Amino acid sequence: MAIPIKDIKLPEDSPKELLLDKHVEFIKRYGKSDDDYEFGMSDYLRMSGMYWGLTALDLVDKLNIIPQSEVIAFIKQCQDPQTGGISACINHDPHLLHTLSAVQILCIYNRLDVIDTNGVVTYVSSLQLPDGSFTGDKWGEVDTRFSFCAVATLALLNRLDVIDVNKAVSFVESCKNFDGGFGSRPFSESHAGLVYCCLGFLSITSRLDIVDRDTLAWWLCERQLPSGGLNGRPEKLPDVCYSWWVLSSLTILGRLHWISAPALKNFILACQDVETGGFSDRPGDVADPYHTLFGFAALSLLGFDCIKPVNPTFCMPQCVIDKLKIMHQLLE
Ligand code: GRG
Ligand code: ZN
Repeated sequence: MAIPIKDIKLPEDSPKELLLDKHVEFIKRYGKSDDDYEFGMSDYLRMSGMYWGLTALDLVDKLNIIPQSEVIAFIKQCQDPQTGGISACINHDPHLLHTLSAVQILCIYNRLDVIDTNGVVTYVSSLQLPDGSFTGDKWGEVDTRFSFCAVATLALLNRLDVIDVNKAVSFVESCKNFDGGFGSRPFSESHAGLVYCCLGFLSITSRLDIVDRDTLAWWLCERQLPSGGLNGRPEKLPDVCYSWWVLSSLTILGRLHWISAPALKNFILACQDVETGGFSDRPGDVADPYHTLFGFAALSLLGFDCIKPVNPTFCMPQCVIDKLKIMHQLLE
């Protein structure tokens, strides 16, 4: 039986050029807004929201429009002195995802000195379970997203030595599926977001040898739809953020040229909001900093020269990774 394809039709009047200045203004305005209903500004997502916005700005060389001292003061207040972990917002529980986001922001600013990095290292290693997996926080949810967050944070701090890397790799390998993809836990469905997490994890731990390279690259190519956009798994709609999760994965595998770049570029540019600035998941939806970062980052991988090169493993400007000499494996 054929698999039905769900897709959208791009509006005729979709933008065809990158509206750079509008996007910079959009992120700047978002940073000032304390509207809890805005995606990325609500307390429970704030630290990652800041990473999305600041990374997007740095990719277009506009980091300095946000006061660095305020960002740093906020991050310092989010570090829990007991566990060393960092939370999404002041007085929240620490979580691996926000710990990674905070460390990424501080690497971009080259200001890791402002937090207790030994505390972060202790926190991350405390979340590894005997089977090698990681929980996201003290409440115990296990997911390959957290394996990625753990090793990415430790690699940025040059402290991968504190965890059992071999066991961590075995757990990720146990989440590999027949289609070459990876899921959140053993026997879970392959999903492009989790493929990125697992390939990012294997890139950082230099274990891309366990990947079924061409099977996975083919599954990733099949994410491209007639509209040019990419979905996250079969029978789902295209969405700008998958331009990142899929393209970064293909880049790690050395197979970026397996998809149609012009068609994807066309789809991504069509997801810009010409009035407010910013990118949304699909044309006509509300723009947010998450899709704006992943729109920029995907366009960077596609070679847009007004966007700095992005690192496919860390989703940070390549110059930051180079400056800090962060080791990771990419296939040719
Ligand atoms: C540093 C870039 C960076 C990331 C940090 C948190 C994380 C690591 C990555 C997230 C990866 C991701 C998007 C996982 C998705 C998990 C999942 C199963 C989503 C299902 O989403 P649906 O069903 O979306 O709402 P679709 O598009 O499948 O309909
Ligand atoms: Zn999305």
